[in-house]
Amino acid sequence: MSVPSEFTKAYIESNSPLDEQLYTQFIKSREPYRSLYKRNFHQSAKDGFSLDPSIIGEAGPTPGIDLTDDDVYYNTTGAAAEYWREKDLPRPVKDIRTLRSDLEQWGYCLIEEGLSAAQYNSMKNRLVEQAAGERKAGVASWMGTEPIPGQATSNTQFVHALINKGEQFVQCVEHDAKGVQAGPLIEQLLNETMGPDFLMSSFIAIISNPNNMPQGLHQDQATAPFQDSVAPYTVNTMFIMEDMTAQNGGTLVVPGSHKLVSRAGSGGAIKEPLPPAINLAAPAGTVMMFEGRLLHGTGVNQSNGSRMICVMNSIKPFMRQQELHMLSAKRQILENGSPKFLYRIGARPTTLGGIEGTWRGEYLVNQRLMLEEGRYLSVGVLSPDMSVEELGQDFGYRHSDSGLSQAVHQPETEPAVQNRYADVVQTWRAPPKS
Ligand SMILES: O=C(O)CCC(=O)C(=O)O
Ligand SMILES: [Fe+2]
Repeated sequence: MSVPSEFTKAYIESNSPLDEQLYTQFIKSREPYRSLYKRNFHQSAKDGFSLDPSIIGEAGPTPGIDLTDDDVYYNTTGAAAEYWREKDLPRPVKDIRTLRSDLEQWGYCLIEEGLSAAQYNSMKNRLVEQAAGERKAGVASWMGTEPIPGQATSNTQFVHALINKGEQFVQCVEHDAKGVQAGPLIEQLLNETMGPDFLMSSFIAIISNPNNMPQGLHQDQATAPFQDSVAPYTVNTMFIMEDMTAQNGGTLVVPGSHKLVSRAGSGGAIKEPLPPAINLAAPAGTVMMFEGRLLHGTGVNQSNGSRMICVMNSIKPFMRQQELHMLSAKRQILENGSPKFLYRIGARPTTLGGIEGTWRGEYLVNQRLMLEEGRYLSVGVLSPDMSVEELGQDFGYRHSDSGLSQAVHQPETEPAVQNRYADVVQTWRAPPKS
């Protein structure tokens, strides 16, 4: 039986000229990033809002970045500071009306003493210990920013899945005042912004170390190509774990950009130059809330110590897969899946939908099969004082693509642990590229 000619690839191709295709022009517009990365357009951002180490080349004073040029987006103390000096940008306050109006006008607000001193201390100690424990156990995750030229991995450490790493993090997810004293206020603002059925999408600590590369400025909700001027559909709650300044790489933010970018509409180019970025400055224990349309990114840590924040991302619940195929798929279906099939069912996350930091387009199949066999152990509470036995547990992350590729670049791993897992290979083999 022959296939009707209308269904052949050749027919379909010759009847799909670009200008007749439904929304391809919009999907391929690459906006707003094409506009954001435009050179000599935005204020105090002569190379645009994205890092391109090749522009600096070998000649820069710091490899990959230039800390001497006021007109580069991540240097905010010169012309950029001048621009913002007289403006009434958000300051840490406790009053919900002020916070609401800051969030509306500037895209972010700062909750003064969102964590009490005791809550701040317990969270900070737990995180410092956890991050050091993960480095010693050889399961630290290095991501978020570019590697310094010549290095194999980024020097920004992420601590993923905080819900497994201390009771206080679970309390934060519930907005329980026991873990975060401003919990009820934070929850009210989230309810108003996204609706009370929002989900917690991620809860991660981000530790940038001296001379890390900055992130390109981005909207956290830009994983979807739509720009909506009415309301955001994600909001971040950021727990500030250090006194943040321009010096230690306080988060870069373009105040008011949530309106300026979304005004261009989905697929539209930004026509007016955007104002410069600031580095966030706020005392430790402040809780920042910023909405998903705000341009922001990790700044350059020019201090001698590390800079730590925790970010909880909350999302509207509408764009999940209706069926959680990664749990319901039968073993044989996964084992025989083509790369295309596995991508479509969510087994190859691209920044969303990963397991413990494995989200960079790799496969999650090995982890899922280990779970089924009762062999997948999530990383839990760790600290550098733990025994080799505790640090050397057979965590599932060690068997993930990310875990394996970074295992050889973990300078602090306890040697006995390093040796124990030197020969790990995944039992499941990825299908050949089709
Ligand atoms: O590290 C920061 O200050 C911000 C991090 C961030 O924006 C991100 O990872 O998406
Ligand atoms: Fe972000």
